[in-house]
Amino acid sequence: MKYNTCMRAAIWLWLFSIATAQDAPAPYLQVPSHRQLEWQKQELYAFLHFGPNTFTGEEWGRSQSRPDIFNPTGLDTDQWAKLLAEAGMKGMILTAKHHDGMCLWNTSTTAYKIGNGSWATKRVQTGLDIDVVRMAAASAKKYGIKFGVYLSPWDIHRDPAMPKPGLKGTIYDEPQIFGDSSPGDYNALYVEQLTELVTMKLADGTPIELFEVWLDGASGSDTVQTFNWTGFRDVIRQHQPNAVMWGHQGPDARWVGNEDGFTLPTNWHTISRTQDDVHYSGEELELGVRDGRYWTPSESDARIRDGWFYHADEPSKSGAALMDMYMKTVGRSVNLLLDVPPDPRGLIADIDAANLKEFARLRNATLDRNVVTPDLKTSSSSVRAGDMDSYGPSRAIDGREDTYWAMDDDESTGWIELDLDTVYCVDGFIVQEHVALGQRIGGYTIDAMDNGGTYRAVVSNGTSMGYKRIDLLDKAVETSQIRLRITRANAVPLVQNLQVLGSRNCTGR
Ligand code: FUL
Repeated sequence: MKYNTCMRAAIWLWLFSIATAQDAPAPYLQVPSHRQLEWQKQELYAFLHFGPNTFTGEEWGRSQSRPDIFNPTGLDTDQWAKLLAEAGMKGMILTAKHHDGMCLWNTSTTAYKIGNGSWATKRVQTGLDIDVVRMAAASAKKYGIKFGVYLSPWDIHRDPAMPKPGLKGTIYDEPQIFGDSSPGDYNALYVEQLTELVTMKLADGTPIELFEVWLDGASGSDTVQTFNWTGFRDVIRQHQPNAVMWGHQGPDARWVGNEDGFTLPTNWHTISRTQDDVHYSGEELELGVRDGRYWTPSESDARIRDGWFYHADEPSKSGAALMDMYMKTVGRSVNLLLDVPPDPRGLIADIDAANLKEFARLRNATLDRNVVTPDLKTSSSSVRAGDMDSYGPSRAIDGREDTYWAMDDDESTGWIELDLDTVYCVDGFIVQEHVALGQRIGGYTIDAMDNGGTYRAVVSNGTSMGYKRIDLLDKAVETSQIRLRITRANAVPLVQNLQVLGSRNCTGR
């Protein structure tokens, strides 16, 4: 009898769990690949434009200089990596070859490389490395930041439309194979260069891991060259499966549409064109395409100075100006690739270093003030299948990347509420959607409860949430209760993270 009662109870429990259990939400349309998701998490990293232009004062050198032009007086790639790591940047991308075609690594594809200049010749005599790409990769590894390369598809050195009288009669006067109607196969050369870079090893033989390969879309010439993007992609995938391939509109990450360090408040991670299709306009790239055909998130390439290469007379942006950029990029779900060009010594200039450090201080002072702890009381409009453990609102504050608050599949709007337990002076929020399962949220509002117990909207115009949104308030509010409302979503919204920025007393940030 006793046994039967137990059995019956077990069967009831089992039936109840079948009735209430709901599977995890299915992926919604496009989802990021593992490499894209890992890349998105890097958020802020540096671009280093370094090469002949550093010494000639040009931005787009015409491939007229010989390798002797590259003559840094105190090159120290450790200084770059150490500084960037200290300034909280997660990686660096170096111009292995800019448009002028001169290679910074010791390539066997061309004579037009710094390895053939007098700087390199002198170093070889003293047993020093002459491969600046490899040196930078070693420094990145030493200081624990990621490494990537820029390899310009447009190559003036090989472009017949760009005369190079300065190289006439030298070993650098190489075949003009760039262009569909030029003799020779430029794509093959490019693939060779790419292959050298993606298979490069450190001096001790360990392979160099790349997190991003930057394939610039710029050209200033009338020469038409059809690039073999698929072939380039295959080479990268084969040797560097974790590297994101950046292109004007894909395949892994896209241009944000401007070079000024901002994007529009709405920015979708998806678009509907590939590298081979007609290019989007700047604004279209800034916006992205809701429910687009490809997961191709934006990266904003911007500069600490006016130019990409170092020019002594250019001002360096202040920490506050960089913080403003950060809020308009990383704060809007877009990665920020900030150019910090080494100077003719081969060092990052003191003023740039100081501004980067101030930028880091401001970021920390503003953002490292989350008052939410996982034990706070939460509630929500509903919970998926009533399963509080798996999908309850506390999942949005548990600090994990693999959990989220969710409702049933037929619900696209709803709210979660957070009891801060005590009154705080609140001045900002960080919200994240669980993009591993796609981008769904297109509208959200954040309310703070006032002293009289009424909710007032403090963030009223949230649009595409995506990977991460940071909303800072112009004026702090005193509150102990916060509510995040999802007002528009194309599928059940999944909120992975809600942070509330503030302090006990209203000293401000
Ligand atoms: C552009 C190039 O033309 C600039 O020189 C710079 O390298 C920038 C990052 O991309 O397309």
